[in-house]
Amino acid sequence: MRGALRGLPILAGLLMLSGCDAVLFDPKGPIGESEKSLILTATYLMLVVVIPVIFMTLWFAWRYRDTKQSKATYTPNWAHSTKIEIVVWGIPCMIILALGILTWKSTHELDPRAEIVDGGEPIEVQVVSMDWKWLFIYPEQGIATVNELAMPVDRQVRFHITSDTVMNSFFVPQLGSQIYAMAGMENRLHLIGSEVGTYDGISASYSGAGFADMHFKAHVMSEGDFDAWIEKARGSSKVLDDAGFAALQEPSEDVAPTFYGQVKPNLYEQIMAPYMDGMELGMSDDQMRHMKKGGMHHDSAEHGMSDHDASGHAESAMATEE
Ligand SMILES: [Cu+2]
Repeated sequence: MRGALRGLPILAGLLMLSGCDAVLFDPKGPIGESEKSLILTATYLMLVVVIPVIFMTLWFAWRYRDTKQSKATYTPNWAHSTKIEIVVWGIPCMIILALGILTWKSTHELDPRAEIVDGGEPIEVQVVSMDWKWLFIYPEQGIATVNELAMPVDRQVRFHITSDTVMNSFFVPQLGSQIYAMAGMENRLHLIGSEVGTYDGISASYSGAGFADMHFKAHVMSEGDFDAWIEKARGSSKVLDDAGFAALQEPSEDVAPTFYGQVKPNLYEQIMAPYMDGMELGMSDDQMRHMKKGGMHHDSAEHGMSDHDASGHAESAMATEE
């Protein structure tokens, strides 16, 4: 038994040294940096309670132990101390207040919908989570890719995020905030990459069999390289029209990066349409019938508005009208 336990500290040490290269603590953009500092500040604030408690536990056990030479005061009838009450309630209350203010402020500052000040003119990227790959549509450039994302350095990207299947979660840890992709509604996220490089993008919400390989590379590149990347995509003979999209909808796993030189206009809106009400989209019944696919309908009664902010639906309806 002793022999088995002796290995434990070594094992713990190895675990700490290996494995996770803590990407959250190596951010490459301003949003990621703010989030890192928030995590650290909150941790330090909580340690203000934790560290003294650990120390006092050991100190009290030592000082008040039962021994003949003990110099500690013996007070068997002790019942109340206002001083202690003030300390044990006061300090945690102050810390909770500080954490509350900090969280409130930073939650609003890091609102994924808010444009990043000094982020430059945003580039629009439409993100669709599928079984089991990520589709990125660049509507302004008229191209699309699967499992590869590119963005110019120091320029904000406005992601419009939805799902063509179950709920998923879009996350490039080194750039910042993760956000959910949900069918029939749109989430927005603004991110900046401030250092040229390639970062891992992952799917952070389990979505079935092909989930483990549902990742992509996010390339942050110079404006020139980005233009070249767009040209490279335009050079692809693949076309993402209705037939191309139907083929992509077939579940597939571990999909290699793919480029589409042409994309059907408004494909993204068309992907969301089957999950939504025709009225919300401002389309005629005939257009809706045309777009609707087998039996899927999305309305608030089906999934409880408490699941998520109701405004998500209104926003997505507005976004499609733009
Ligand atoms: Cu919903």
